[in-house]
Amino acid sequence: MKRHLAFPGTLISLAFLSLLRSGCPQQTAEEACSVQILVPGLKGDMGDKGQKGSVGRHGKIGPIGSKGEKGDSGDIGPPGPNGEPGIPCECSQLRKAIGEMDNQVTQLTTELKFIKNALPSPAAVAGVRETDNKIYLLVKEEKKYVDAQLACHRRGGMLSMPKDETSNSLIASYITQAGLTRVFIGINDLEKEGSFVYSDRSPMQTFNKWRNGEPNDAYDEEDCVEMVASGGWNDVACHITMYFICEFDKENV
Ligand code: GN1
Ligand code: CA
Ligand code: CA
Repeated sequence: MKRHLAFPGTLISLAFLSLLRSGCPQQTAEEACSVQILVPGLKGDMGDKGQKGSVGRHGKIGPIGSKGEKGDSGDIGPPGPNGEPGIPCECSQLRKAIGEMDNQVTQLTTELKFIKNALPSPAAVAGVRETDNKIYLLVKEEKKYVDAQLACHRRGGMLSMPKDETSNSLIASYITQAGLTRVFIGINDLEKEGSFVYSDRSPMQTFNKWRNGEPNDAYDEEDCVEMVASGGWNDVACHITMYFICEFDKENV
C-alpha cells in the first residue's frame, strides 16, 4: 500500500515555532535568526508491509447447536451379589397339591363339556350333581313322563335311574335343595303291569325305595314313578306333568 506524507505544510510551521523557542529574540536577525523555509520533499517509496497484528478478541458465543446422536451402550456391569438361600422344597406336598389340581381340572373339563353340549337354557336348570361316573341334572320344565324322557334323550342322557342308596340319596337331596316336593324319575311298568323297569329297560333289582303302600297302581292307571323329597318312590299316572331329573354317563359327555 502507498504511504503519503500528511500535511507537508505543517512541517514549515513547526520549524518556525521551534526557532522561536530556541531564543531567537535575543540574537541578531543576521547571525542566528535566519528563517529556514522547509518545502515538502518528494514522495517517498512505499514502506515495507507491517507485521501481522496480534489475534483479536473472541467473538460472541453462537446459538446452541442441535442434539447429537445417541452414543454407544456402555460395557456390561459386573455381576450382582448372590441372593438369599431358597426355602427347601416341600416336594411331596407340592406333588400332592398338583395331583389334586389335576383332578379338579379333569372334573371341571368334563362338567364344562357337558354344560356346553347339554344345556339349551341355563336358566331352566338348577345346577348339576355328580358322582364318580354320573352327572345328574334337574330340569325345571313341567313335562309328562314320555316327554321328560325325550328331553333327557335330546341332552344325551335319560331319566334318572336310582339303582343304589348313593344315587338315590343324591337325587333326593337335589330335590330338597331345589325346594321341590317331587320329580319324575326313570322307572315305569308301561310294558307289563306290575313289572317295573328302569328307563334303560334294565329290570328292577332288589334295591328299591317304594313308600309304604306303593306301588298301588291307583285308579288302575299308575305306570310311571316319581321320587319325593325324602327319597321315597310312588307310582303315578304318566300323563301328569312335573319337573324331572336326567342322568348322564361321564364317559359319554
Ligand atoms: C296318593 O296323597 P299322595 O298324592 O301323596 C297315593 C298314591 C297315589 C297318589 C296319586 C298312600 O299319594 O299312591 O299315587 O295319591 N298314596 C296313597 O295322586 O294312597
Ligand atoms: Ca302300574
Ligand atoms: Ca301310587
